Amino acid sequence: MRYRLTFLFLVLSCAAMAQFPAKGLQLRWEVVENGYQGKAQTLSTFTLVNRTKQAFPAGGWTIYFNFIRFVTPGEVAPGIVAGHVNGDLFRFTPSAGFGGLKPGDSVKLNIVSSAWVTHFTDAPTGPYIVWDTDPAKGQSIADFAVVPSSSDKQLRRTASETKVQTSPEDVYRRNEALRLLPASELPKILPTPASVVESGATVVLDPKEGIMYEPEFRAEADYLALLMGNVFGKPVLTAQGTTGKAAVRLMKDASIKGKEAYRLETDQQGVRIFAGTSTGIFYGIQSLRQLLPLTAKGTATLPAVLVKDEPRFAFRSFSLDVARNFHSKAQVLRMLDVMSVYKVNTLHLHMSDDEGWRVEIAGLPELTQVGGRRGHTLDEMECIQPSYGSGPDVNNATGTGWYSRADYIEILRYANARHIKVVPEVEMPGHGRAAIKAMDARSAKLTKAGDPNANEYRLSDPEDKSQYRSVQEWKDNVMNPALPSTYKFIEKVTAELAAMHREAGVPLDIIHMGGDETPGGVWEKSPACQKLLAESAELNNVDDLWIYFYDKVAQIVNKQGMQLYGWEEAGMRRTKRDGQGLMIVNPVFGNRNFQVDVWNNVMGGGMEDLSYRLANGGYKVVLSGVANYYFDMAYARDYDEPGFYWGGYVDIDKPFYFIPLDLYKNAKEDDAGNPLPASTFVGKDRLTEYGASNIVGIQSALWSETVKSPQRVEYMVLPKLLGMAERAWAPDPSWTQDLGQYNEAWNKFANVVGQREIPRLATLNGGYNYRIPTAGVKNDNGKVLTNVQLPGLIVRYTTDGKEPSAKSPAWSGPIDAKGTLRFRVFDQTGRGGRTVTVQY
Ligand code: TNX
Repeated sequence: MRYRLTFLFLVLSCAAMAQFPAKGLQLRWEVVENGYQGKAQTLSTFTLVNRTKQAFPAGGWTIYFNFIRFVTPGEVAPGIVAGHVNGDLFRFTPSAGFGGLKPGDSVKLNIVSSAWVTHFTDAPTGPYIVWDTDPAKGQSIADFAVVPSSSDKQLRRTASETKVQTSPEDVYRRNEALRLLPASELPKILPTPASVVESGATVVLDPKEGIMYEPEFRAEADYLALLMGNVFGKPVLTAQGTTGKAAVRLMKDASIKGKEAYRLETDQQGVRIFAGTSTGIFYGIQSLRQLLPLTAKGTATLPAVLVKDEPRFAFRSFSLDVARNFHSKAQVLRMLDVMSVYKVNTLHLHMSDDEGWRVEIAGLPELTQVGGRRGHTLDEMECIQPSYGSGPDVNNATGTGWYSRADYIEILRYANARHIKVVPEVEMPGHGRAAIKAMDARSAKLTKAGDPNANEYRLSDPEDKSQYRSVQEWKDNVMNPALPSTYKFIEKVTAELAAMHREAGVPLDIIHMGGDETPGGVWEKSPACQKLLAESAELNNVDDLWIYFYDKVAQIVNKQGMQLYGWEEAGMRRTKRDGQGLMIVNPVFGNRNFQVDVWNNVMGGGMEDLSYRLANGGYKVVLSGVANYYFDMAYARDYDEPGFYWGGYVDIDKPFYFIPLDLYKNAKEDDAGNPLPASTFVGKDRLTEYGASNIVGIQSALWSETVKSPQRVEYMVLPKLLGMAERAWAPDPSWTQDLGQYNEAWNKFANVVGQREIPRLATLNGGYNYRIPTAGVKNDNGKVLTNVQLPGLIVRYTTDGKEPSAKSPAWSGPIDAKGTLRFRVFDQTGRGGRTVTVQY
């Protein structure tokens, strides 16, 4: 009898659980305070509400969520325990002390998490519930919202911090050096050419006269014809040849030696672009494009110029992370278009990471079938776990997705037509979890099928008991350097990538093989690593495995005719001084044509000289510093600005004001946005002449943990990319010698962006979602003044508390500081940015 009752109870309660609708659960989250208990930690609260007419059961469920902060495990409400799953995935599970929720009841789950939460994009995402009765299925808790932070307690980082948000007054102060320039005073071409001479005369360009080109510039002629066709609204004809009438001529000049150099002449005889290569011609076309109006009827009038141009740095790169959140092929093509306008010549595609593998590799279908899909899973045999709020359903646009071979080849061709080289990245040995899990799934599947080669490409040692946690809190995301199968995998993947590049007609001569952020503690308890260490006299400890690994990686890629490229850590070695862990420049790989991205220039962090140390040590260095070039950093310290900020706030001035060969000279603020103390750079290594010869270029990067839509990609990148392009292409400006000239240069640049380039970006490809800055506002003795970071944009306002629209009055002079004033910046097309409100 007793058994029967228990059985009945089980059946009933299971039925109740299964029936409880996930859509009847409401979840709210809000920050209580940062700097909780005087530490670098946040107290926050989830409120779980039962919105149904039935009881929410006391047990039999687990609620999962993603959070880019580490949640302290333990009890968060009577009988509810928080725990870490892996990476950014956490869970709440009930125990005996929880009595369930009656209809309408709620429970508060108080969690403590690492660091702080000061922007809306820091918040938890993607909650879902899983019933014990159906453990493989997750259901989204769709009624989830984040309550915006507004009090100082919620917005400060630590209890001692007082200045918590960028105010409209701060913005005003920053913009104070800016003035609207007359259009005639704007520099004509961005990025600034090596030399421009203007005669003052004008030239009429008649598109009916067509384009004439020398045979090898046919593709560029077609490109220009399309471009001019868009300007004039009519097809433009092209013809091969050197003589006869033409609106524009594309001509070979073998005396122009630089691979990317060109000469552009516009005068009474028309427009001529000369170069030794098609790339030079292409850049000449981009410069001509900036002399043309965006649209014209009939003919166009251009200034008469003589431009002689070539880039300062050969490597001018934008890096896009499509692993954390996937970004479509279409979006990549849009980015290639905008890069090409500003002569950015490299797209570094970060296609693999812990949270995703995004390119099809022939022969290893699991990489995309498992590693390219995210969803709720018990064993990661079909997909990998949710991250960054991608949710339980495997059919989701941010966590699931990849480029097929055909897509990837299309991207390569599209890039090549714009003279952009695509450099693929295969992250390793850390940040390798998607690949590791995919290869684990492959091994399991093939083992089951009795395949003797089941472990051919395995990346993990199943006996490895090492314990570690990566920056993003992964416990199992590092490939094993002692397994021959790891190198077989690397060989296979690089060979397949190379094959796709060949098929696209753009042979791969450089490849990025990751190397960043491998956590301490890896490999120590791997029997495979221990065996390798015991057998190899030259390997003394686990740290030496790093050199062993990259030496083999270098051999693999060099054998295929590719240069090895990696993150800074790939060129470093871990060692100790006075018993303390330390990273030093690894002499072993210097002078081996090994290229590194140096990301760590966190201002005030102590590693500001790393790029120079590596360059002085013989590495080819790409200046990729977070403080200036990580476009996933928020524009400003403002809760409503999306993005990270661990390396500081990155607005458009930071990529612009960077001095590549002396980055200390014009550095202005630390990672918290505070002025840098003068002592910051004392004792830091400076670049030697030899080191300077190793600085190959500049890279900007968009990591995508907080970037889940095409609109957000464009918001974070534009217009910052223009500052990066200027610094990478333009000759060293005179203000770097005399900082007194800086403000004038910045003003010119800001005017070019605001007056000419924003309107271009508003029309290119149907318009890009660049960020429109917030207005600067100042109360000057009862009169309100406003300003804007990009002169040419318009500040509009309301006095009735309403959101300003494109029809609201434009601010044109002091107004009374009275009541509620709202200001919003608009571009020339009538699109507005974020409104700021001041109260007097
Ligand atoms: C650091 S710097 C990373 C990435 C993150 C990025 C976020 C470097 C090479 N690695 O894994 O996505 O910060 O800003």
